[in-house]
Amino acid sequence: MSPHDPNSRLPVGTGSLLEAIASPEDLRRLPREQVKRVAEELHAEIVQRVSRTGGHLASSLGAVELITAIHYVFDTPRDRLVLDVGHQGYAHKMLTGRRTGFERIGQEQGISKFLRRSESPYDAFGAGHAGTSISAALGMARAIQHQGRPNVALALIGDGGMTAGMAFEALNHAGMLQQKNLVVVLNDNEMSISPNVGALSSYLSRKLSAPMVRRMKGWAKEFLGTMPGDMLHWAQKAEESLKVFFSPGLLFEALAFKYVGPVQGHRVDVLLETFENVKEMLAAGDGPILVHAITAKGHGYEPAERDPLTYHGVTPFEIESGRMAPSKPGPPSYTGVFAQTLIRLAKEDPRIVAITAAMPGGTGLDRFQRELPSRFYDVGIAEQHAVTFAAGLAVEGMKPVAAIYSTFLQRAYDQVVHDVCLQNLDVTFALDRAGLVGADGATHQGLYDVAFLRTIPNLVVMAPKDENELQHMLATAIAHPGPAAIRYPRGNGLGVPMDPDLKTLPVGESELLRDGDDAVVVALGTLAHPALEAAAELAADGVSVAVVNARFAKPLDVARIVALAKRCGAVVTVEEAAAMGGFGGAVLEALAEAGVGAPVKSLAVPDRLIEHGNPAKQLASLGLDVAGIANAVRETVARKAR
Ligand SMILES: Cc1ncc(C[n+]2csc(CCOP(=O)(O)OP(=O)(O)O)c2C)c(N)n1
Repeated sequence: MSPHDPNSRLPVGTGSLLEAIASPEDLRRLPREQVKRVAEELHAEIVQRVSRTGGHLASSLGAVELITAIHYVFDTPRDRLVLDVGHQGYAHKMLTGRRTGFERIGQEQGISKFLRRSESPYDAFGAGHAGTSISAALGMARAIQHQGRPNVALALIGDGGMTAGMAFEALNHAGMLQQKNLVVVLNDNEMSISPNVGALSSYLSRKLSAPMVRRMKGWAKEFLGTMPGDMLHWAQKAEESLKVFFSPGLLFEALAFKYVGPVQGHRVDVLLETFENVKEMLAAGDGPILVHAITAKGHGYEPAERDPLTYHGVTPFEIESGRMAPSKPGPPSYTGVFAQTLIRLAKEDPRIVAITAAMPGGTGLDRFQRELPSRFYDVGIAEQHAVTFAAGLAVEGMKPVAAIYSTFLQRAYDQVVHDVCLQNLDVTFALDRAGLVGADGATHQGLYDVAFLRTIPNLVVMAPKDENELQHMLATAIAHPGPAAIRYPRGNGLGVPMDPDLKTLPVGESELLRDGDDAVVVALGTLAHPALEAAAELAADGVSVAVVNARFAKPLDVARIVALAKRCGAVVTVEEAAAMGGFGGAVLEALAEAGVGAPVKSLAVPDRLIEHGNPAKQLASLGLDVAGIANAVRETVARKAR
């Protein structure tokens, strides 16, 4: 075992060059021959640190050499390096002074799992969602040009990220601008989180098989032998064209990029030479350039290389075996209940099809794919397309279910409005990870969907109070003839008993969980349970509290909410979503409309970024727990008395 083998159990930093690298300036002072060792140390350090905290392992290991070589050759941060998504950027973080920050990555007060402008001047652009890097880098390259600076901008993007529509829009524009100081580095490992999909992916990985190359050479030799001298030149040109035809560069050349590659993305010497050449090409006015690097996700750490899907995002693990702690037995996850219920419904109804945008594992649809492969669609990181594709399916009488994380549906807003809801099409949106998401932080919080969905005509918006209600809501959404969205949280359900039979719920009707006279708590989603506990606590103090499980953010059960508000004279709303424009706002609108003047307290997530951290703690600090709800009720009841 070499001292820098990731499998070695040396303490982090032993005998390391990394110790002396506080920034890329230090890296650039090293002789070229030592850069390879820096990359080796980065591999070891990433494995060791992530083994303790968890994080994005396989992607970060796959990009070590690319990131190190870019920082060595280019003048970062004056040359801008934009990482797509940012989940592959651990080597970048370590080279830019954040090694110790890894102790608390993704935790309260710790560094982010992604890149952020506020975290380092080397983080040229913040991200978390895929497909933005080329647009951002092009904007920077253009600004640099406007300002007459000598620098360049680079976007490092995966083959998964390249399936996003934005990436194509940006390539198209960059080609049109003939942006001379722009470099796109395509980190091609043939994987998104799951194996990458799509015609582009197949095109990029199209390689000449050895027998084919031999045959081509044979033909060429025979052919050239029969040529008169002056035709030799043309024949050689034809051979070149044939090679180009088979090279993945053709597509990028057609978009007016200079194509460099494919290059081996783990050979530091090759990468240094390639990027030095690229620099010279840029100086000669030969941009924009696309560098196509072939990499392996999980490179250098055997368990991750063998199973990059499992090691995309990991919990703490044992380095030697790669073993992660088995998840504690617990109630089924919301994701699991969604997937099982969908499979069950789809087996009975051939019109049901399932759509994911590159998240088959995360949404649970991998199970659907195994059971009903012909009715499963992974469209790539293409949420906009996923939604309009669903709209098209619905036009023809299918019942598409698009399972998209709350945060990623943001990207497809106009498709939800314009393509689905305005035409009242029968599409179901299953919004996983709605609410606080924990370690992924601000870019991934599922907090805005209630606000951005409840304004859209025709759309039904619901949230289950537990996993049992989720199964009924899915049946309800699919049975409903128009568009419907269900938002449900990350993680395990509450362990409630599951009804054996599915039922459809009356659309727009809430559920009275507990009656009371002094105040009413109206909760959307799983916070109905702490609301019930708070009501029980308050009852012991002699305060009688009604609790309503709203079920629907839209249409709102105005009749029940208004009646209870009038009777109790004090209202508290509770939701795990952004306060502004949210469910509490909907209740306030309804009460104002009905002329009810009762005091109202809306418990929701305030208008500021919620960073990575422990969701239970965060909920408590926002007053979205039993104590917070009980306090809000007491305050509101006191306001009524004044
Ligand atoms: C808009 C959006 N949809 C989905 C995701 C979830 N996601 C995070 S990383 C990833 C795969 C990225 O693949 P690739 O760009 O090839 O990078 P690799 O991990 O293979 O290095 C996906 C789908 C996301 N970040 N953003």
